Amino acid sequence: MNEIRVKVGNRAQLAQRLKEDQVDNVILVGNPGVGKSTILNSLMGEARFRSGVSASGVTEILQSQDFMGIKYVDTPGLDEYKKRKQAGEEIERALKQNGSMKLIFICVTEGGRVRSSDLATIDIVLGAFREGFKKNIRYGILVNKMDDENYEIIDEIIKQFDNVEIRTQHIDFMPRNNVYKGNNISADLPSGIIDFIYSIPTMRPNKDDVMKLVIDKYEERLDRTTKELLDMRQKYEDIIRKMGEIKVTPNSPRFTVGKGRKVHKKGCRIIRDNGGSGIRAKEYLKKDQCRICCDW
Ligand SMILES: Nc1nc2c(ncn2[C@@H]2O[C@H](COP(=O)(O)OP(=O)(O)OP(=O)(O)O)[C@@H](O)[C@H]2O)c(=O)[nH]1
Ligand SMILES: [Mg+2]
Repeated sequence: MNEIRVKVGNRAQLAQRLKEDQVDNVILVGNPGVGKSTILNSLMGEARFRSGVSASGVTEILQSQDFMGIKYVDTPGLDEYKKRKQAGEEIERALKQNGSMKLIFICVTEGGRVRSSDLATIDIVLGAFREGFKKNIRYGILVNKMDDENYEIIDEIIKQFDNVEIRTQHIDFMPRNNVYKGNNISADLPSGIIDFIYSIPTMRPNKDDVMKLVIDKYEERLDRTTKELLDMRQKYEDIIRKMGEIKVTPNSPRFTVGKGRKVHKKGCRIIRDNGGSGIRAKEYLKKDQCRICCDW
C-alpha cells in the first residue's frame, strides 16, 4: 500500500504499458458477483463480457477478449456448489494461458470482514501451482465494492489476508460506486486502480507448472479459514477492549519522540507505565517500545 506507483493514466495507456512490458494476459479470479466482468469491461471501455446479478453466477466458462494486444481473461467463481467442478477446470485453463500474466483476485467484504470463501478461493487457486513454481507466484488482491465505513478498518482488512497460504503485498481497494451497478456495464475506473493493476508483478508459469485445482478441498479450506478469521477477530476485539480499559486522564501528556517526529497518543502504554512522567524516546529500551502509537 505504501509503494510508490507508476502513474499509468487510462485504460488505453495501461494496455500500451502492459504490451511494452510484454505482459500477455490479465486474469481476474473471484467468487460470483464480486464484479470481475464489470471491471474487465471497464478496462476495455465496452461491455464485452456479460455481467449482472444472478443467483448462481453469470460467467460460467472462461472467456477472454483481446484489447490492444492484451488478453483480458474472465473466469467463473468457485463458490457455487453445483458448478464448482466446471469452474475449477475453467480456472485451470485460465492459468495455463500462453505467456506472462498478471493474476488478480477480486474479493468483497461482508460487514467489514473478508469473506472466508474469498480466502479459500485464493488458496485453492494458488494451490494449483506445482510445488517448484510456488516461489515464483505473484498476484494481487483487489477488494471491490468497499463502503465508506470499511475504509476506517482498512488495516484490519489487510491483516485478514494474512490467512492465505501464499501472501501478497499487492492489495488495493475499490469503492462501491453506482456507476458500476447494472447489467453489462463499462465505466471509467479510478486511475489509482489502473496504476494498481499495472503495479502487480507479472508471473510466467509454463503449462506444466499448473495442475488440476483440488476443488474437493474447497469446503475443508472454507471451514479452516472461517475458524482462523474468527480467532483473529477475537484477538482484535480483545486488543480493542484492553485499550478501552487503559485509564486516560483528560489532560494526559503527549510526548514528542524520535527527534520530534512522533507524538505519543493519550493512553500510550509507555506513558502509562511511567506514571505519565516526561520520558524521552532514547531512554526506552527497544523491548519496551510502545506498540500502540509508535511504529519503530
Ligand atoms: N452498486 C454497485 N454495483 C456493482 C459495483 N461493482 C459491480 N457491481 C454490480 O455487481 C453485479 C455483479 O457484477 P459482475 O461484474 O457481473 O460480477 P462477476 O464477478 O463477473 O460475477 P459472475 O460472473 O457471476 O461470477 C453487477 O450487477 C454489477 O453491476 C459497484 O461498485 N457498485
Ligand atoms: Mg462475470
